[in-house]
Amino acid sequence: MVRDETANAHFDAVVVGAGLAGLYMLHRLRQLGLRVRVYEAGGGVGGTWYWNRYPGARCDIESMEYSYSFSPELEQEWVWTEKYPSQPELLRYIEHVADRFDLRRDIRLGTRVAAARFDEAASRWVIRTEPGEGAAQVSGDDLGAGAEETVSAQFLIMATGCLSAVKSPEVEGLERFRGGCHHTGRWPHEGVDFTGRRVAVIGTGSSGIQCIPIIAEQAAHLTVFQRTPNFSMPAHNVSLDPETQRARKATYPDHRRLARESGLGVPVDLPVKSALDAEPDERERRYQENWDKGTLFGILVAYTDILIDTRANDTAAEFIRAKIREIVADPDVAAALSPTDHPVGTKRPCLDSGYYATYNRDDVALVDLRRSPIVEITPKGIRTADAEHEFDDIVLATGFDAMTGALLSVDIRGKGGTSLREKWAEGPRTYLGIATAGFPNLFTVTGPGSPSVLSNMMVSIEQHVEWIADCVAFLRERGIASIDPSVEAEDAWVEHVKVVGDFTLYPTADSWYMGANVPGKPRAVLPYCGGVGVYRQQCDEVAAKDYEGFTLSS
Ligand code: NA7
Repeated sequence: MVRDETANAHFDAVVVGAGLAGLYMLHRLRQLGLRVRVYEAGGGVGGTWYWNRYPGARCDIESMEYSYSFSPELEQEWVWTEKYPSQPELLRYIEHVADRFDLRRDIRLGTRVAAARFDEAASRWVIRTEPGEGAAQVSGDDLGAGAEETVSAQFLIMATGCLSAVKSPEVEGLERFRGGCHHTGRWPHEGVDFTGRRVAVIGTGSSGIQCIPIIAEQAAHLTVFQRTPNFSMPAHNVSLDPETQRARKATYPDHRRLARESGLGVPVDLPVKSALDAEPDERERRYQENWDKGTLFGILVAYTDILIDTRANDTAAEFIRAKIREIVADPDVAAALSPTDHPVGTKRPCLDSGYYATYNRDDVALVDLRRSPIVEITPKGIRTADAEHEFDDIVLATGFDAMTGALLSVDIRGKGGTSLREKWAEGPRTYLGIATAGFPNLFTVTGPGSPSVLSNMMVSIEQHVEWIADCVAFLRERGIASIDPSVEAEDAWVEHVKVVGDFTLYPTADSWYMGANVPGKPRAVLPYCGGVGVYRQQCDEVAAKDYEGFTLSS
């Protein structure tokens, strides 16, 4: 925790994280004239897109949606090359943004915020840093990288990302493995050459599903260890031709407005009909149209009740299972790849490029861990209940401690020295997913209890950053020293998030949305399921009523 060291530098705001959220937060606060410092554990800007460099890493929201809208000039001048942007292209974009808005001079790379304590007498945060994981990658001319220092700030803004604390598989012996072992979320910058090697991939979420087809092409042999099959649909990724881009750019303001008002942060035609009221032929046609389009959310919003009624959901799930049976030649493999334990959409659906067809290759094998679980990792490979498999490399596509992992990795202490870890021991408690009672002047960008991962993250990030910046401006104009949600407002919001979540099918799955992928993590619907448009109105109403539900202290 932060000892009683004296801060050696003072800021108006400290932002933790230089991903898409942290960079825009810095830009907005600077426009207000604030003195801001950003700390970033990585060796460069980019957050998710800095760390996730595995083969095939790609965003599954279209590039022209998954991009900043705050600057019409940026929006017009940047040229995307593909419908779905690859990780290298996204990282180039983010680096361009950092340069274009001259953001780098306020960012301290390779530096992790280890602890933060609220000093009640001063109404300021005292923040201690240490070297971050990316310190070694920071180029020599970046002064101060990895510094251990203590600074103070009136506002502490956590822009730490929803999927940044990586989760290793909870299996014995990982450290004994003598080959190469890489987590998709911490991929080596120099890349990994799998040519001629025997490779294992553990995990079949989005990361596994994206890297498996590419690793299969390179490796001598690939074995996929699957615990839970996931629903995946083809991305049909294509190059973006200039005409398509020109057309979108011409209507960008309208398009962005529709995205902000939508449920998922992407404009879609809203369904009017229950899947159960549609004739089987009509349903088939509609699902097929979405399958052919290659959109993440299309099938989930094809009818009004896909995400709220199991029978409706099963019509879509069965459509995808039939596709798997059609694509995968071996019926046993097709059955193992077909999800039957959760409704489609309740675990993050995936978009792929040739995923299911990869299992038709002679040099690819699937191990169904439900039948034969992993017993241990040995020096030579992976031992399951009924076989020992030898490998040169193991790829861990085992996901993240989502939404709360990165926030709680910092020892945050609020009023009376209360620790955030203790306060959230039974699950996260926030007001609007943006603040938490007893931790004044602390903001969480896309925190638990906000739509975040159930939306196009760019739309949610911009909305939160703008709301927080407006709030900070309001407080400073009035000379208000601190803002803290009331326990009552927070309790009501937590209850609201639960009620809306319980109305959906999300609680029926053991997903990271529910915190269910991390042993011992409390089970709760972590994101707000009410939709970004509705949520924005709720946040705006709170602000319009002079931050109703918050206590403001001079
Ligand atoms: P995910 O979606 O959490 O997927 C992780 C996968 O790893 C999933 O199939 C897990 O199976 C599997 N897993 C996790 N731990 C183990 C162990 N111990 N043994 C075997 N298998 C395991 O993470 P991703 O990185 O793929 O995607 C994260 C998000 O990034 C994605 O949803 C998009 O929003 C972008 P399980 O399902 O838990 O049985």
